[in-house]
Amino acid sequence: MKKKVLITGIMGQDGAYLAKFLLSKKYKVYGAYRRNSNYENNRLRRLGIEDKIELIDLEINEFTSVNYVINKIKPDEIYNLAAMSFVASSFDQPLYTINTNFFALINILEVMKNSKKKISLYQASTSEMFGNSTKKSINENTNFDPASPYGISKVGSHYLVRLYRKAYNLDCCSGILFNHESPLRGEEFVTKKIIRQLCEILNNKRKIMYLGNIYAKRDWGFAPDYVEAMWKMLQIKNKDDFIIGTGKCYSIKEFINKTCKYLKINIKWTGKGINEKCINLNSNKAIIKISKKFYRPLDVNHLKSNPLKAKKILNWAAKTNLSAIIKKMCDDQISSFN
Ligand code: G4F
Repeated sequence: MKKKVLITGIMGQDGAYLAKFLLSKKYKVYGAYRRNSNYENNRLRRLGIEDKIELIDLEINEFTSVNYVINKIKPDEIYNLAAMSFVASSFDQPLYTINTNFFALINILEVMKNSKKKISLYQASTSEMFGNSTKKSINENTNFDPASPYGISKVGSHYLVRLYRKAYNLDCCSGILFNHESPLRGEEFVTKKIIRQLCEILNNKRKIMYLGNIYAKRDWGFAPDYVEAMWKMLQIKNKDDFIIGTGKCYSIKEFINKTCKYLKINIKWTGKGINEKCINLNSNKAIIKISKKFYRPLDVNHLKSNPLKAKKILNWAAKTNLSAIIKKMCDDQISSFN
């Protein structure tokens, strides 16, 4: 019999790639979404899997809804990817963030605790939990020091999963994923914003782009590589939490430089701080300026993973480097204009 999986957050980047991956492993895939939210299955359509998934209406903050859906489907595995995942917005909407990212998980864990069937749970934890850790590279033993309501909501969820695993012997684990990008990345995240807007500038659809802190550094991997790691975590017998990342990190400015190189836009940087600008050497005009609007009340300046444990125990390592990710995202963006 086919294994059954329930994915919350099916409409997001990770939900869509994970669904595609699990379909290739012959799972029956149920995708939970919120009926009153902006129903947007465009990512599933783009991956050609829209008709292969059973979509199911789930109010994740309502215990009765979570209880009903899980008991109806009786999944073998649940991947809890539903979240308010945009860090900047979490400063404006802390209650909404904590409700969605923390309280909803208690509903799932309580249903699992009371279920006769053994269900395995993957929880989406994040590198944002480490905040401005002073460690050069972060592993599973690094202390958490979250720097946003989003990070705090995820630390709480991370500890919930540990608690239910230890106290009730539930088969659950958390993947601590560092940033992961792809052509399906949401428009609000910095990589997609840079690529989209630089491609628009190249195609004379835009003159200028505004960014915030371009000196923050991130460990960027490729989302399709990372969903495989999620699945691998649920296949091991003794559940544990794992860091998933590339082990390399670059600043936003380096990301821009690499993207401009790929798009063959000749640039130079001038000025400092809020007056820093990126000049297109062909037109001699500024194409990137800094705006305070995109600064966060508190930012995480440096995130670099040490994914050794995942390599050793899961035999997982990131396959796609940053240049390859930039190429895929730029090619996809350019083809969307045609
Ligand atoms: O692309 P970002 O918005 O991603 P962030 O905050 O690192 O969070 C992402 O990765 C986490 C780790 O996996 C996830 F948990 C989370 O859900 C999300 O997927 O911003 C990256 C950096 C930040 O330092 C930000 O201040 O880029 C800086 N930045 C500079 N200018 C900007 C901008 N970020 C955005 N989104 N927009 C800007 O204009």
